[in-house]
Amino acid sequence: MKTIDLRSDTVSHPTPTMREAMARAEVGDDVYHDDPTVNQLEAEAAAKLGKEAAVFVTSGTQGNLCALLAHCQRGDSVILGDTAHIFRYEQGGMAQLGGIIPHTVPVQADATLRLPDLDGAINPDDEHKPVTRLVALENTHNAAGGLPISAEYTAAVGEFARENGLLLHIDGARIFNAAAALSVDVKDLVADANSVTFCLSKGLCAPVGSVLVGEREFIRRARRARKALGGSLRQAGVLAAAGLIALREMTDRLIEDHENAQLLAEGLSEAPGLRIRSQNTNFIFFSLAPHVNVTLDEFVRVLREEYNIFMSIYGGEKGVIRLRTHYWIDRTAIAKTIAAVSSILS
Ligand code: TLP
Repeated sequence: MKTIDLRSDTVSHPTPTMREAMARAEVGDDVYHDDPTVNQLEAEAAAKLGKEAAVFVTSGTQGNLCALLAHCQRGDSVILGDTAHIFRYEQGGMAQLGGIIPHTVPVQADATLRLPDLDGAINPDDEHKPVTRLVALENTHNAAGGLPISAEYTAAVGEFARENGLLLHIDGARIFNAAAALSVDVKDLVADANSVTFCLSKGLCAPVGSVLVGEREFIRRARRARKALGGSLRQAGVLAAAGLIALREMTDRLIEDHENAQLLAEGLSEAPGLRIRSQNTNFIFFSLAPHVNVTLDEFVRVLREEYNIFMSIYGGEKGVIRLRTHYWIDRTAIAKTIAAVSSILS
């Protein structure tokens, strides 16, 4: 039986076209800037996001950390959301490895950070305080349930940052989902950012890799950080070849994943005792009503063992299950999932 893996979009496998391109990829030593496929990916990624330059990194976590290490000095402070992926799920790498101090502000229900909160988080020029260097946004916002944030809001934060002498970084692991959901060019979503990390894996299906984009001089420093983190690869063209397909062919189809998530949420909401908490882009969060006589653990176990359907219990909030649609979740998988869940809960 085919597995239906809804735990995350990170579980998506490379497409047959990607595997073929990987097998044929021209390669060189990327530490010498000699890998033509990596060079091509970096050039196309920078152009697509409207930035000067790019660097291929192994993961979203590494891209965000390289960005913060390249923008900040030890002892600097970064303002970010209290549920930001960088703050919650990247092991505090900025503090652990970079001596950078996170200053969190509350993430609002619409996934934004309030400008007055950002303002209040800027340290005065006072020798007791760390120097505030940067604001980080996340789009789409993982903990806020995959909500996209608009180009207008991002521009307002960009203007605020410039007025206050701060830099703006976007954790855009799923920035192409945001662009698809808002029907805007991704360039407009990141125009005001000094740097953006986006993932080629996740919804875009490449097996490995993310890209960090920004100004040329910033990318030079980020490459140095990547080396120190052990992330400089040699014949990385085999990975970049899949990344090129992700960038060229997989961004425009993300809207299908969003439509499938909506269909799945609609179908699941009919199951007795199942409550959809939110559905945005390719994310669904749901919980089970207290009267349902199956525990969350049991529900997930039965789906896995009896139906080969994988779901994960969300760590960020008690009693919540998180689903993500992606390329390998088609309409048949959606119908099978709805049928399995209704039969367990009926
Ligand atoms: N998120 C993963 C887990 O780490 C939670 C997931 O399954 O969603 N930024 C955002 C917004 C992310 O959601 C993730 C991955 C990352 C950065 C880190 O990317 P990777 O896993 O490539 O280091």
